[in-house]
Parts: sequence; structure tokens; C-alpha cells
Amino acid sequence: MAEDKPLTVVTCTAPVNIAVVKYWGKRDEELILPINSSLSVTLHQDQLKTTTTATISRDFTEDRLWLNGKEDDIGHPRLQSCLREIRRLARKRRSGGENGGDSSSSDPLALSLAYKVHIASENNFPTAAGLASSAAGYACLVYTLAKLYGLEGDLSEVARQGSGSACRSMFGGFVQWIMGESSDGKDSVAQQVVPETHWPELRILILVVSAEKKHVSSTAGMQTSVKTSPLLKHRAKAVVPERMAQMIQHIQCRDFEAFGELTMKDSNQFHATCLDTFPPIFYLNDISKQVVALVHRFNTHYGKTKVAYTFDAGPNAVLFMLDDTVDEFVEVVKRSFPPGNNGGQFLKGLPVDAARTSEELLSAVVRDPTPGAICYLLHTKPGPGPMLVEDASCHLLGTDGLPRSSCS
Ligand code: 2P0
Repeated sequence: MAEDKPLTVVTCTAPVNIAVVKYWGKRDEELILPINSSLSVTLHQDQLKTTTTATISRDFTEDRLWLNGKEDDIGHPRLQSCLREIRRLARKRRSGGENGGDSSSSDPLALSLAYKVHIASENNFPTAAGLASSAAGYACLVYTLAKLYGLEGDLSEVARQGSGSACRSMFGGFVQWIMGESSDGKDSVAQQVVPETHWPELRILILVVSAEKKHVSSTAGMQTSVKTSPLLKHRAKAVVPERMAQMIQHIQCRDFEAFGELTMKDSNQFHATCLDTFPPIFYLNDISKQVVALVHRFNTHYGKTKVAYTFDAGPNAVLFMLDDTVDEFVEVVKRSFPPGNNGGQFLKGLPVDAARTSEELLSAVVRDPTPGAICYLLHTKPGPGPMLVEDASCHLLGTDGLPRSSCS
């Protein structure tokens, strides 16, 4: 270990996001440029986050990566794209490029670009839960490397090259990914619409469906959809532009009914394009469909949209509602999908109080209870974007640059 050159270690966290106007389809596979803009809500990191530590040392002989404690292949093309792009931007800055330059020999990182990097990353939720870990993962990687190399400004364009949806995890609150027009992707960036503080009553309930089978990956699925689905073309050209404008307006006005209805319609259209793909792709299963029906019965009972669902490339339901609806709706879910006998905790995340639900509501809404169909519920809310972790005890890599036991 070189004593005159202490290791530089940086640890950051980044959030998961859930789209309410869906991204599906690329016009450029390598740069990850989408065929339509999209809009998402960033989920709170208290419940779902990726933590990444990156460190450089002149003693390292190769770039290395550990995912959830196990060494992984750092040669993945998308990971390499992010690493290369960050190093290119750092070199540009050091050599007096676009940000004014800082080539001072007193810069402790002046030589660091030649050094190898060690990276460790872990999620505070099981990858098996199917909760979009690639978005948080690439956002966290890019944000952490940027801090390590002293880069500032918007790096959503770099995160996008790791995974499309990752660019939206570079911001908190409500975020749009503007598709852009240019072939080099410079204008295909994420932007915050409003911060998470804008809508403090909004809550999110994730219903993790049991026994999830392996499904078609998003990357592969959207390739087939772009090639074969006329509905997807129509959606990108004629539907999404108007929906983006409407969704932004509903969020700005905190109009839950309009926000919820459009969210459900956009999820449904995304899954319709999956069915329009040839051969067709099915991400929703019978339990997902039961959740859809339950939400509609609940809303019909009240005569307004109080709960809204959205589904990504898997069967888990993500539900939006206002805080005054959570307790009652959770009770309805418990009655509809009585917790299985797996000994696990059924309710995770933000607290939920016991609710007094009327018999009238239960008999109108609960049909054919399916025990054990929902593995657990995760209660969360919109949250902030990536963050630097100051507490050195949270570093995932030790002073030797190797994984250490994680921070609680
Ligand atoms: C979204 N999804 O907007 C949509 C809705 C899934 C359904 O973004 O190939 O993992 O890495 O760019 O970002 C999932 O796709 O795909 C996704 P790549 P990604 O959130």
C-alpha cells in the first residue's frame, strides 16, 4: 500500500424509479436512445436503494467489480460505456475542457485517471423481488464515479448509457426523460419536473407477487416490440407526446384523479403493445389481473379514482394513492390476498395503521380471496435523488480496496 497516496473512497446511494408514462423501445441500441419520452416517480431510498462504493489506487492492477458481495464481470459493455464516458469527461475537465479545467499539480486526483478502480454495489432489497434494480444500479454507479473524479453537473446522459430508465434515477421527485432528437444522444436527458416535496401526500404501495417466473428481459422485449408492433409506433408518435404534457400538468396541479387515471391507461397501453408484439410478451399474470380488477372495484365503490396501478416488465403491482387511503386499501388487500404462511413479514416500509373497514366496502370489493398470492407489501413514497454518504463506516470497500461487511 502506498503510504504517501491515501486511497480515495467515495460511497453514494441512488433510488429506484417507477414510470407513469412508460419507456418502451429504442431508436439506437448502443447509445440507448428511446423512441418516446417518459416520466417517472423516484421512490424513497429509505425503502429501496442501491449503495455503491468506488475507490482508486495506484496499487490496483485491474478494474474490478463486486455486486451484492460477489465479484462480477466488469467487462459488461454497458458498464464499460459508463466507465469510459466518465473517465473521458474527467480527462476533458482536467485538461481545461468545457468546465474551465483544473490541471493543478496539487489536485490530489491529478494522476488518478491512470489508476484502476474498484467498485462494490449492493441493494437494500432482494434482486429477486423484480424491482427495477438496473435503474438504481447504473444511476448509483455513474453518480459515485462522478464524485470520485470530481465531475459536476447533469450526468443523466451517461447513466442512460447504462440502462435507459437509469437516467431518471439521477433525480428525485417527478422526473421526465426527454427523448431528444440528435443522433449523438446529447439531448436525450432526464430533468426533474418537481421535487418530492411538491406532493407530500402521495404514497406508493408495491405488491410483490409470489412465485415470479423468469420473464423476457426489457432489453430483449423492447427490441421485438420495435420490430413487430404497429401499436408501439402509433403510441410513440401519436399518444405519448400528448400524455407527457398532460401528466406534467396533473402532477403540477396535484390532481390525483387525473394523474391516477392516466397512469393506469399508460400502463395498460404498454402491456397492450407487449401483446401486439409478435410473438407476444406477457408480463402480467393472473394475480396482476386480479389486482387490476380489485383497484377498479375499489374506485367504482367510491365513484372516483382513489387508487391507481402501474406494472412494468413483470407481474408486481405498483399502486399510487393518497395517504388517507393507505390504511383502508391495505386492509382490502389483506382480505383479498390473505398473507401466506411463509413466516415472513407481510407489511414492509412506512407504517400502516389498522383500519376500520365497513362491511359494505368489503362485500363490494373483496371477491374470491387468494391466500398467499402476494408475498409482501412495501409501503413507500416519492423520494430524493442520488446522495453522497458521508459516514465512512458505510463504505462497502475497505482500505485495502476489497469488500468489507456492509453498513446496517
Ligand atoms: C420504464 N421499463 O419506463 C419501462 C416500463 C419497463 C417497463 O425502462 O434496455 O431496464 O436497460 O434501456 O431501462 C425497463 O427498461 O431497459 C424499463 P434498457 P430498462 O421504466
